[in-house]
Amino acid sequence: MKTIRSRALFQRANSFIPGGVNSPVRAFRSVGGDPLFIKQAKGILLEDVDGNKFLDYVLSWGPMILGHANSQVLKAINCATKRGTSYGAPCEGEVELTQLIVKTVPSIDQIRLVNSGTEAVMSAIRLARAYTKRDSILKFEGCYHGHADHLLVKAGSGVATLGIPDSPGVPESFARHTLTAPYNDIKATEKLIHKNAQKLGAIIVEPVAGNMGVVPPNDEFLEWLRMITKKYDILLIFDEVITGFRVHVGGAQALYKVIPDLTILGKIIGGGLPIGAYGGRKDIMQMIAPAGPVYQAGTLSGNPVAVAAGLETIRLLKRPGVYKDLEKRSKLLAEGLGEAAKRAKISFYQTRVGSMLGGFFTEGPVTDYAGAKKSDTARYAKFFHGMLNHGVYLAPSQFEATLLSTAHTNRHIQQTITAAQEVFSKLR
Ligand code: KE4
Repeated sequence: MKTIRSRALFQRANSFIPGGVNSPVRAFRSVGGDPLFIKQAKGILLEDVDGNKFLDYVLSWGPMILGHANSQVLKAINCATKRGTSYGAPCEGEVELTQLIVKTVPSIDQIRLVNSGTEAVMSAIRLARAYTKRDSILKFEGCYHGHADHLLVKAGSGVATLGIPDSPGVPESFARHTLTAPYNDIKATEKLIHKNAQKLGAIIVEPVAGNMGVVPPNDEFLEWLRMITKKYDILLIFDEVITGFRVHVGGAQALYKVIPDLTILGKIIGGGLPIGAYGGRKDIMQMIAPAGPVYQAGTLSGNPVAVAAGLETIRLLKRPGVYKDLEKRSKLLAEGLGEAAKRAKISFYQTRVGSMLGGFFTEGPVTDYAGAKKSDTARYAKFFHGMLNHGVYLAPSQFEATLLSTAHTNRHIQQTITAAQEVFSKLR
């Protein structure tokens, strides 16, 4: 595969941008090789600057659930930009989008739009601490909630991939307020809660973990979390930045019928433009300035172009049969990959929730971060590059998700399975 132009751009990028990328996981550090610079994307096709074409299963880490450059979303963006790109004042689109989200996501009575998932998590934690008057929070190992200081404590995703348990620069005093428990481990979590209940303000969880690879919740895990947090007046926060509008139109909370106190959203609700949001029970959200004393602000929050893209995306997702179709295609791909691995006698432990697929090069089962870390990441790196050479663009890290869009057709899926058969057979 020709990568001359990508390599030259990467070289230049390294002089201006740390590591040559604006987000660590893009640098291919955990799979080796240099990142490809993308020139354009349409549907599920990515084209890099050297003209190589790929079937995309990263989808910009989630937002592009309708595929790239969806014509109706582009139309909505173009109409919005013709009216200006940012006012720093309220606009109708913010009311439309927030009303639509309130109508669709069960836990959300009120919502505040911000510019990224990190910003949404940071704000929600501040709000939870103010509401409960307790400073400690509990998160789960391998879950990633953005890069706010107090959450970079045994985080998953990029940090896990880079093998940095705590990032330098995070004061010990911040990390001290963040407790961590193993995902899906009720016993360990219960023990931690009993010991710290008086100071624990919130528990934040990815209802389907997507940053240690895809790890679904065990049957009773979410329900138990809801019960125990109610018992101790701890706020339950679902980080649905990935799962929101992905695993169900109402998010994982609608799929598993467990309603948190606060929900974090991002990615899909911006249709590919910068966005984040946090929302939940009205009595909690009313504490946010200017309605209440908890300060949070943002120059570009509720940006008219981003909300136009998000609105059109959600409207298209709410059409009948969209999630049924996504489920069918995702199942087809998962079964095909499983078949291919089995035929090549490769240990490949698969997980899936809707159009969020995981595959670990280990016997499994994988139910938490310790289990995910047992997977053979060197073999994943080989698989990644093998698939890339067969025109399939997977996440450049074992600790991410394989995602489908409504633009993935059966033909694309068959092409992907055929590629996997060839790559698996050479992995031994
Ligand atoms: P952002 O600040 O990147 O918009 O969102 C942070 C975030 C919060 N919560 C969850 C569950 C997330 O998955 C994320 C970000 N996801 C990663 C990929 N898994 C973004 C990719 C990257 O860091 O470049």
